[in-house]
Amino acid sequence: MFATDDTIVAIATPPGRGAIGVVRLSGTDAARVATAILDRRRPLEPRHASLAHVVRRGGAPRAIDTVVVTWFPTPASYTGDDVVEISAHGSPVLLAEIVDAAVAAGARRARPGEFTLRAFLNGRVDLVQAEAVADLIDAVTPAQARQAFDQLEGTLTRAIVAIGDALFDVIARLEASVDFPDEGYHFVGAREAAETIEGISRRVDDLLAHAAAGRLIREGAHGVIVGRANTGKSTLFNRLLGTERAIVTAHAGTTRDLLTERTDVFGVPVTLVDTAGLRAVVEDVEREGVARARRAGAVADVAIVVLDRSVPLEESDRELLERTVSGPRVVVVNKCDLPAAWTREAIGVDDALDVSLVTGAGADAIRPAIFRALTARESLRETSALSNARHIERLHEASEALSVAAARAAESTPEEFVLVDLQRARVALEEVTGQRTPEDVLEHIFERFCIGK
Ligand SMILES: Nc1nc2c(ncn2[C@@H]2O[C@H](COP(=O)(O)OP(=O)(O)O)[C@@H](O)[C@H]2O)c(=O)[nH]1
Ligand SMILES: [Mg+2]
Repeated sequence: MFATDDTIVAIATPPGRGAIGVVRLSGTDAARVATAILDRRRPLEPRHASLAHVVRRGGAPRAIDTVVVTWFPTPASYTGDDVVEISAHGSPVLLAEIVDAAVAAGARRARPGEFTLRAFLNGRVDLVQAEAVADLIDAVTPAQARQAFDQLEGTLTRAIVAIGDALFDVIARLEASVDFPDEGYHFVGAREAAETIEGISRRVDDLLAHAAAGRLIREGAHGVIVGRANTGKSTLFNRLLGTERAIVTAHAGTTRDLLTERTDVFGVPVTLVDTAGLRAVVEDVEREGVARARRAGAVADVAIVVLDRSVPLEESDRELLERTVSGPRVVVVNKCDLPAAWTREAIGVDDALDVSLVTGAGADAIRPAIFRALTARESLRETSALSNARHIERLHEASEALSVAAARAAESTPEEFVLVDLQRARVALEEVTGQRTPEDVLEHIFERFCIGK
């Protein structure tokens, strides 16, 4: 996986037809391979867009497309190696032919993420930034894109490097003390060491404080719409998505399986699940749908409970309210355009939303309520530098190790013991940025990239 001395080639644009498609080459031989497949009198100029023909050799050479070629000589390129980008007409067949020609001229087909892996191995980006590239490409909401771009720009990297430097400094002073064992805490007093370590620990905790919010934006959330049959769940699902995705009928039991679609709730990508009504069911198909609805409800991040105010409350409504009371939820009291069969007092939910999903009255309040339910415990207003579960896990480890080290230093425990925990914190930080990352972790990270990136 980590061979970097050959030249790789891949289509960098998405599969399918487009106005332009880009083939990218990277490696020591990139310029030579490009020259071999191009018909151009003058040599390529660094960082200049040049017009050329791509030619198919073998037999009589024949031009197959007019392209624009840009050469980025090492080290100022995406990967840090020589890179050549060929912008051709965006036909999948044509782009595949260009790649084949490059392979015939000595290049190797790139693996997913291999260009970014090389950028990482060449020190062009750290691991946080490399992962941000994948996040940026995968972004489906503007907030996700902003968060990923922020990390790509190095915000998180800088914060972690600064923490790492402070840690390195206190480690160095304690190690120096170890070398003069008679003196004990010679280069730094026990109390001062404890305070410095606590300070470093606080900086890690500051990063972690907004991690849940960052993760919510990066990973999104699941929202499940639950309620008795015919209360308007599918109508709500369609309204939130702005499409007629679910079938709505006056027939109870129309939705029999789970329907799933993603929608943007103020930056949080929420996967909404429309479920079969939770009611006593007769048919097997519907029974299975109801069972799935219960399971979806059990794993959702937010429950959207839909009640019908035009018909009397039933035991199952109360059960549902009971079952969802402790978690994040939104209670929607629907069909307010019809005569009421019960009043709000009957359910005792202060923040229930009175709406008519048919006329639209009150419906605008639903999306903000979902957002509030999801973020009740987080502050999403702060831009969070931290969002990736891997980073969060390593920083928790660092935080824990630092607390132990601070406590030990405060008790004047011999430096060696304090150093053990400080080193543990340092390893955790270095694993985030990739200064020290096991190969299998790297492989796992780069596997999720697309080919050509
Ligand atoms: N009058 C009225 N009818 C509604 C309202 N919302 C939904 N309905 C109707 O209630 C019926 C059941 O809706 P549906 O969304 O399929 O309910 P589900 O079984 O919970 O998915 C349909 O005939 C809808 O048009 C509303 O606010 N007012
Ligand atoms: Mg339905």
